[in-house]
Amino acid sequence: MNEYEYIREQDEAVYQALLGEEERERTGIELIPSENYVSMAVREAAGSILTNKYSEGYPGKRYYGGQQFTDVVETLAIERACDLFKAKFANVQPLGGAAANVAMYFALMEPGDTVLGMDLSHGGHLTHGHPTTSINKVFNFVRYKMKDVNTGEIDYEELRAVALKEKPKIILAGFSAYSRELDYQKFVEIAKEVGAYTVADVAHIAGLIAAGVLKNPFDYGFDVMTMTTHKSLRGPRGGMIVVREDETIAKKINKTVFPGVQGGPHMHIIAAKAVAFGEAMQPSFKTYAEQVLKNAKAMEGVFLESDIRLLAGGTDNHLLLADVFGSLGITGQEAESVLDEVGITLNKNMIAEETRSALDPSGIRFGTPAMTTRGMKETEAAKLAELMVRTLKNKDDDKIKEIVKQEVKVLCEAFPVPAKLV
Ligand code: DSN
Repeated sequence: MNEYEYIREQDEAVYQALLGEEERERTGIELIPSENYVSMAVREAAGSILTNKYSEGYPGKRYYGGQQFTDVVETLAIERACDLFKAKFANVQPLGGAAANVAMYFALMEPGDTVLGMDLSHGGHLTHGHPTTSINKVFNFVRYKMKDVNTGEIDYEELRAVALKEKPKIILAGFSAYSRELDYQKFVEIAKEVGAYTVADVAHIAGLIAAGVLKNPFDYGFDVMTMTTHKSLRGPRGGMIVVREDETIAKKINKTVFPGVQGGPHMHIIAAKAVAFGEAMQPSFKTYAEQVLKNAKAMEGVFLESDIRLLAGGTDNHLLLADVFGSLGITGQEAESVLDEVGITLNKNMIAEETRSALDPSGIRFGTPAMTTRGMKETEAAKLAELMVRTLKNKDDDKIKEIVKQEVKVLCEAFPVPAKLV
């Protein structure tokens, strides 16, 4: 059966858009560090019949009948999530990472309470209380930063001082644009001193933690992790909350996800989460995650040799942030656009101590989860980094851009997006 048989017959406009996206993903290199390619098994589950079903509640305790099969998939997703993250409890219903964080805040705090999280410009995330978010009107967000933007070391002394002064209910570790490991032990020690919960938003690195190639905050005593399931974890678009061992916290989180902030769960996506978690439990996923890190290191090497400044001095995970404005005099937006022209997709990004604006920042952010899923290794990662640098240094030279475009095409043909991932 043609995957889009019915859409093709019924809705030409959507059909054409889907074909366009397939072609875009097939013929370009995806370096946005929060994106990935899921297996056809995950896509089948996400497009499955379970989209028809309402299942408010949790397995064994639903508000509507007909839950024989929804209970099966949700229980599988929960059990596999617990196994992957060394958690005692998991809620697999959050619709995304933002929804997971909102539910977590309301579960652990009262309005007006304080969260101590990483500054957005130093790598934190909008949902960690950026002034433009609604959640910022409900809770009080205070910040910690890096001590040294050239090594990425967090200023744990400042973090402790702010914690002692502000008495946060939650100390939040986690980021969307930070390339080093965190010292989870220090977070836990400071949280104990002030009686705060420890939460890690591991959206970006969930797959790397599940595979055991990055540290698991639960090994250091963190209470809760929130995450998305579609980044390095290579599942469907969605969110999840896992709890290390405290049943009281788990119960509060369940009540807050439903009925607190969400209605009926998306059971087709929960089925796809179960399938993706099953894939992440395979030995091949660990090999994949190791390669994600090796590929990021290979890219780091090329950028540093080319004298392009990397924030935090480099990377310990899957992503890199380069100060292209400071190093090459081109803005993040210009870099994003010229790389798009040659078939390499990434995003402009603010850098710590930014001198420009959010819409026209100094940096670019890129990473290796998606290109590694295509089977690329260090040789190809280094090659890609060289192509990026060559393009950035010759952004107005159409001849060079054409050559790069052809090289990107050759790489894409040699490393097609796979259908099977186990
Ligand atoms: N949009 C995601 C990212 O790219 O990091 C985070 O929400």
